[in-house]
Amino acid sequence: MLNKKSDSGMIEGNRTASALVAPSLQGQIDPKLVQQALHLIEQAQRIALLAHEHPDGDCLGSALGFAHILRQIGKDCVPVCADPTPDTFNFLPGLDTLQHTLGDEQFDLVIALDAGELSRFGAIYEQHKIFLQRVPLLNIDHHISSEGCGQVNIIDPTAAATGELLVLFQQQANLPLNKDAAMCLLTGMITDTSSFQFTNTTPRTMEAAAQLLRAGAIPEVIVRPIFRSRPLPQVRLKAMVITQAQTACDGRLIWSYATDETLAACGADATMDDNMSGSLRDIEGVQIAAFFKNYGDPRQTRLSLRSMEPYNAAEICLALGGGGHARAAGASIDMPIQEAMNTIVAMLQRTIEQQKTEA
Ligand SMILES: [Mn+2]
Repeated sequence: MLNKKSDSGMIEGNRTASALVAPSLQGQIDPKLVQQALHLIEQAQRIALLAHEHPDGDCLGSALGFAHILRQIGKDCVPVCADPTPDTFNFLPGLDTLQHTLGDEQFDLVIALDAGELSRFGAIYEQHKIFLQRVPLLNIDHHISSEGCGQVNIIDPTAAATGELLVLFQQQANLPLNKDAAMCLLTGMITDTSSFQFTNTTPRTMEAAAQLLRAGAIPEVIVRPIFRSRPLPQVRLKAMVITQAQTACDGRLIWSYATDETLAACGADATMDDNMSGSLRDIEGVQIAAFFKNYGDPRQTRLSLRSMEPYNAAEICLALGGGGHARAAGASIDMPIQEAMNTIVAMLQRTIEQQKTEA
């Protein structure tokens, strides 16, 4: 790598570069795939980097972060996401370069990030189906369900985030990193691991994050907007939902609600009730948490359910005409809120009582 005849500036440059290479992060991606991906990148000048619909910190951080990396090797990069960016991510460096449509189809390469199916790119896919089928496409993702939608697919479900996978790629391909790229990629890792709390966090995740810190990323600038800072009306709404909570079955069952009156009393709007059922579930001793809401139409109540083992929230909600995951599910109930609460709470109580007699 070192050229004997290079001047001191060159050696200096190489020394800096080698200090930023982490040996433990080498060889994590199949070298053949890295070569193939680099080949696609080398042949391209104008590159679109796609973040999936309903964007989160990982797809946005990956599209913006990889753009920061590729711009340093002279590529024209256009990050694109079909849907609006939640205000939470306003701190992301380069967000002003994010487009919500492709604009034109003058791209030599498309890099699809954090999803393995083209349909996940929403309106971008709908509007450019034919183009996306013929343009060279590189797919980088970490979802276990990913099918791979590119000519070259780098898919690693053991990566906690696409951000982590991009650090591995950057390291192995010896691409430049800078502070802006590091901030974006760390945002992806912090989002998908909930600040390194989830069990998808591995030693390699931490080592990749360490590289980003060395490159200048500041975790607190990312964590504060994503996990801590909330508008006062939203905090008031959460406080009111917790205050109104009722319990049964020795605290194993908890439920609460919000209506138009609740929102008005807090100065909140309907977008501010995110994860209320999760907050209820996290109360000590709770095994089933139910959050009921009724905005607008008084005859329609929305249930959001969280459960701990052995209770299956998806099964319960499926029986109510809804669905979801084993630990988090929801349903719409054709009843006014008080009636819905009475009915569902009685049902959940029976579920817990039954479990007790079975155990
Ligand atoms: Mn992700």
